[in-house]
Amino acid sequence: MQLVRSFVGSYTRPAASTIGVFCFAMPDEIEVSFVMPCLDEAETLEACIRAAQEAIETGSLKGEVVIADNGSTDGSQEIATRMGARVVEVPERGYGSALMGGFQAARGRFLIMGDADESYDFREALPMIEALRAGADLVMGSRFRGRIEPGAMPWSHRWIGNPVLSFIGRLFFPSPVSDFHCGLRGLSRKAFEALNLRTTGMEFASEMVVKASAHGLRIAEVPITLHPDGRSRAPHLRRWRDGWRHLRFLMTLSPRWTLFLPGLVLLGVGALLLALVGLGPLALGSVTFDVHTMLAGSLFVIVGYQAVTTAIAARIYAFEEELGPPVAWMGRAFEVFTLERGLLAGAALAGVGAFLIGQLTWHWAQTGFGPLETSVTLRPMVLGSTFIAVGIQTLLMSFLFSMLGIRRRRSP
Ligand SMILES: Nc1nc2c(ncn2[C@@H]2O[C@H](COP(=O)(O)OP(=O)(O)O)[C@@H](O)[C@H]2O)c(=O)[nH]1
Ligand SMILES: [Mg+2]
Repeated sequence: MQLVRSFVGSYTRPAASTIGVFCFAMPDEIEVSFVMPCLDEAETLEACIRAAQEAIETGSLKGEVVIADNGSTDGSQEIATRMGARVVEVPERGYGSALMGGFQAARGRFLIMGDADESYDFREALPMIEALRAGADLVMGSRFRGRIEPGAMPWSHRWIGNPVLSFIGRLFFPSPVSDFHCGLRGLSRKAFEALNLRTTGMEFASEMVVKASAHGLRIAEVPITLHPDGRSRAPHLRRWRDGWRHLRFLMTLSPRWTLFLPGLVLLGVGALLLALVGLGPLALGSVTFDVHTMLAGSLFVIVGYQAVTTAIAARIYAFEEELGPPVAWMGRAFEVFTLERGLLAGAALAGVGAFLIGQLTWHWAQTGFGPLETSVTLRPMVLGSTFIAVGIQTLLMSFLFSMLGIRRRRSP
């Protein structure tokens, strides 16, 4: 494995070492690896490997076929070996794990991935290789811009699952990708290494696109054809489980859309309500808004602020874990918003709240702790509680941000 890595690494920097120069000059260097994830695909594997081999032949490629197997029990491995493909055993289960294992073991400068169930025609990878040679980092196949043969995709995937998830994906992570889940795609080894992919299941397909977009990689798209798969049993993909895994992944990687923007809207609406009825009741025609509206405004502000600050925590976490895109402003933000400043700001906000409630309590004491006139006295109570809640949230989040950032500051 280490050997493979240094071999490939040296390819991109041929002058870096004598070994590099040696590798660069090797006559049988592999340009393209066709990597197929495989779990019990004995019915179709042979045809897929043959198609990939035909692509290698037609394109006069220096290529190899790698079968990333997840412990098939139907003899897939023997079929692959007999066909001259290289079998890589990947112990960790799942579509993403299998592909990552296959990519790591592959020797090509370019990696083509595709299912082993005959739903894709590997000969259609040739234009992808052209695009990679022309400098693309990731080349996506698009079934929607190409062709979907009758019976190849259930209508719920055709009209709901894929378009909706692709739309959300493009909204969250702007990219020219029309088909987020296409299984036939190509990427350069350099891109694979830069993306630091992590997910083990079918959501791996989304992770690759999302991160490529976030890292600003060059993404190209090639129309392709989807054929009905050639096997007699049901697909591994489970509609609800895997659809949800994709959606969950998009949502967790985009705190901007799941937390930050909704939180900001809530915060804005809440602040507006507080401003409108904070000083006294507001009558619009026959409708009067009073302290109850103020309480709703307070709730919106608190929940909105929690969402916004949680989004920031998620962003820091993603940055620290290299799950999201690199962020240039993060380092500077840590310099400006230090733990001490956060604690001071939180204490100041909570202090304002304590002052308002303190004044009210003083007024109450003056009346001998008797009954208070609700519509007047509830206002400073609600406002004060809101300030205290927001202040305490600021204190707590300052600690959380700081904890999340510790690792980065330890290793600059
Ligand atoms: N190695 C491995 N391959 C898998 C796994 N799940 C799916 N695959 C392969 O991924 C490809 C796509 O799977 P499939 O069930 O056809 O899903 P669909 O085409 O998205 O409906 C096929 O080649 C499968 O053999 C897995 O857990 N491990
Ligand atoms: Mg399939």
